[in-house]
Amino acid sequence: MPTPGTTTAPATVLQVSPLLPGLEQALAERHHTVRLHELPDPDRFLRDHGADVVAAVTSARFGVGNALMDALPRLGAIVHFGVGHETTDVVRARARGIDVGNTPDVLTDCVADLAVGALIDVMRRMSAADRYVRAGNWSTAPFPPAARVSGKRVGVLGLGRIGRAVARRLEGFDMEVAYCSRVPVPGVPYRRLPTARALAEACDALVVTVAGGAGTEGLVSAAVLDALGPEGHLVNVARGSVVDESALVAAVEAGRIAGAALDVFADEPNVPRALLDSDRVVLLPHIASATRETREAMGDLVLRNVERFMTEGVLLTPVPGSAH
Ligand code: 8YV
Repeated sequence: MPTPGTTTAPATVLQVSPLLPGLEQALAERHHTVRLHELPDPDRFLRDHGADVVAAVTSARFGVGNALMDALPRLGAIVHFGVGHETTDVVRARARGIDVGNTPDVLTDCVADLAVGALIDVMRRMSAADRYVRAGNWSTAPFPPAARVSGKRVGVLGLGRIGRAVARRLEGFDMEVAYCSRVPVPGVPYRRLPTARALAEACDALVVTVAGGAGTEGLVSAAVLDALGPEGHLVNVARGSVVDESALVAAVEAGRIAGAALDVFADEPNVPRALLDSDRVVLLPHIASATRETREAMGDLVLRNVERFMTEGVLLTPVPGSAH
């Protein structure tokens, strides 16, 4: 409903980045939707029609930058496809009364499944063994023994929804789980260590599930990697920014850690040459939530958030600290 004295153009949903084809179609069918990234002159659209935009839909990867937020004076909601929202300044949005939503819970299981799969892969060297067979090396010599998984000590860095789902799965492998998070997590049977470094020191493997953003940038530093040690393995399904990637490259190259399984990188889709060349790392193209079922559920939750906002002015799954 237009406010008296303002534009009579339809309340617009702004799609900021590419999304699943089915989600794009549903948004276009249900709302007056404009795909900003497909416009020949996005700046002109923002000048002429920025005031018509009431909701923005984006991905965890792109978010809504400050300049874009500023160009949308009637913006009331930003909905992220994905659980991460570090690409949008939530504090700034809140100050403007803009709600920020994401798609939690629906992706937890698949991200945790992949984290555990990646842990087993890097410790048992399954991808490396696969390459070994394909290269015809099996007839020459047996593949060297790898590291045992069951019963080992694993540190989960960031015991949120995904971290807890990882920990639960690891219990099934008789693994001893410890964690590090800003505040103690009530009701979990795991030991809490005060720092990432102490956690790495106490564990055979470190699984990173902590949220990205300025607060966790470089948390897995050279010192943390050294604490993990030459028998230690790192798994990262969180954000590339959480790991000091140059320090990781140096540690892998020098054998100061045993290996790493990475689903996220500092500058996706660019992966440092040294990691591409290393047989001790498992490299995945940011696919932790990428199953057909989960992606569909994420798209559905985005739609339901937009629907709820357009009809009732609130989001279904606002991120903590968001306006409502
Ligand atoms: C998606 C993610 O790959 O949820 C997140 O934060 O990183 C992944 O699930 C991402 O949302 C796609 O942009």
